[in-house]
Order: sequence, then C-alpha cells, then structure tokens
Amino acid sequence: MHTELYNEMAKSVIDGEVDNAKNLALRALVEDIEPLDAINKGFVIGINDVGEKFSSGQCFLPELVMAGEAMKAALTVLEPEMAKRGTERKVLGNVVLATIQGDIHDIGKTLVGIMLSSNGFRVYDMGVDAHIDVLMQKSEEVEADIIAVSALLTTTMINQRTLIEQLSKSGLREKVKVMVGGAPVTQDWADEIGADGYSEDAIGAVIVAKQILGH
Ligand code: B1M
Repeated sequence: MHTELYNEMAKSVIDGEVDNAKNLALRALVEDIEPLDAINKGFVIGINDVGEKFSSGQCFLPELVMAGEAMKAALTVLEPEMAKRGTERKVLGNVVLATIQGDIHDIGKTLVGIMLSSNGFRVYDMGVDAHIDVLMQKSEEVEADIIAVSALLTTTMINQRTLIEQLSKSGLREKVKVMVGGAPVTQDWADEIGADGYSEDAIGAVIVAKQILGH
C-alpha cells in the first residue's frame, strides 16, 4: 500500500526538491498515512541513500545539502502532526549537538543533525560557537545520552578535549557519551582525548551513535 507515494517521497529527497517533499508530506496527511510511516518508509530512505552516495563519493556536497533541506521540509510538516496525534517515534537517544566553542562552521554539523534525527535520535541542536558550560547545562537538562561536537578548525578542536575534561571534573562524564567529528578530527584525535565515538561523515555518525549506545 502507498508504495508509489513512498517512492516519490524518497525521490523528492534524493533530488533535493524542497517544495515537492513538503507537498508529498501534506499529501500523506490528506491520504491518512501515518506520519511516521511517511518518514520511515519514504523520506528516510531518500536521505540515507544520498548519505551513502556522499560517503562513497558518488554525490557531492550541494546534493547532500539540498537533500537535507528537502528532508527538513518534510519533517516540518510531519513532526507537529505526530505530536498532535500522540504518535510515539521510537527515540534511540537524546543528543546535544553543536559546533564547538569558537567555531562557526555549521554545514557539517547540521547534516549530522539531520541524519541523526531522521534515524530516530532526538537532537537538540545548540548551533555554532556553543560554549562548553552551555552544552553541559543542556546535557543535564535533557538527560542527554550523547554530546556530539563538531570542529572545523585546528584551533577549535582543542575545545573538544576541554569539553571532555570539564565533563570529568563536574562528574557528568559517566552519564554522557561524547562523539566528535569535523574535517580536521581523526580517530587518533578522538582516542587521544578520550571521546567515545568518532565518525568521518554524517551517515557514519548515525552508525557510531547507535554503536556507542548499544543499539
Ligand atoms: Co572556513 N575554514 N573559516 N569557513 N571553511 C575551513 C575549515 C578551512 C579548512 C579552509 C582552508 O583554509 N582550506 C580552514 C581551517 C584551517 C584549519 O584550521 N586547519 C578555515 C578557516 C581558516 C576559516 C576562518 C578562520 C577564515 C578566516 O576568517 N580567516 C573562519 C573561521 C571562523 C570561525 O569559525 N571562527 C572561517 C569561516 C568560514 C565561513 C563562515 C566563510 C564558511 C562557513 C559557513 C558555514 O558553515 N555556514 C567556511 C567554509 C564554508 C569552509 C570550508 C570551505 C567548507 C566547510 C564545510 O562546510 N564543509 C572549509 C574547507 C573544507 O573543509 N574543505 C573551511 C562541508 C561539510 C559538509 O563538511 O563540515 O567537514 P564538514 O562535515 C562533514 C564531516 O566532517 C562530518 O560530517 C560532515 C558531512 O559528511 N562531520 C561530523 C562534521 N561534524 C561532525 C560531527 C560528528 C561526526 C561527523 O560527530 C559529532
């Protein structure tokens, strides 16, 4: 049932068609399709496809960004409807996400957020230049399972280490996992600072987040 519509939804994301994705989400509601089914059987298939192609070099940043925009447009329609209907989307974990203090690059971080929320994580996106104390407060407030921090500068990746040190000092470290990423960040760096997870790209971030929470 509705296979054709689900395929159209996936395709709208793959093709980065923001208006079409939004209209298809609205059509799903008119046709009384569960919003969660539209997300999981339609739009997520599309964003995961693009994410995988980006990882393997089969598509490039503009396609990925447009796919992310289309995915967001669909979620903007479907998520409020889910809240209204009381549909429970299985939440795999709470993630406080940000670009670390001192750094204003947000494209990669936002893509990571889209991939995580598309795949069932509840993401609290704290934006860019997020101060360490703000991240720690938010983490406590929402009982985060993961703090995920992106850094694009060699000068700001240092703050990923400071975050982990501050979490340890405050006793919060046992409660929350830390995931790091961003262009200059490597697995070696993640190991050196004692992060729980590292991923090279946004689709990998989903795999790593699941792994570190034991899903
Ligand atoms: Co900036 N910049 N920039 N910049 N910028 C870089 C990073 C740089 C490498 C360019 C260069 O010199 N070749 C260089 C850093 C050098 C270094 O530190 N080694 C640099 C510099 C120097 C600067 C400024 C200092 C320039 C200046 O003002 N003199 C300044 C810094 C400002 C600041 O942050 N305080 C600056 C500013 C800017 C703009 C504002 C102009 C703009 C950002 C716009 C925006 O984000 N809204 C910008 C841009 C666009 C870039 C480049 C060209 C592209 C970054 C990007 O968006 N990539 C970048 C050069 C480059 O990387 N090629 C550069 C695409 C994005 C999808 O990739 O963010 O790596 P990325 O995310 C990937 C993965 O890394 C991973 O998944 C994503 C998707 O696959 N990932 C994670 C990211 N976060 C993750 C988190 C995870 C897991 C995976 O878990 C938590």
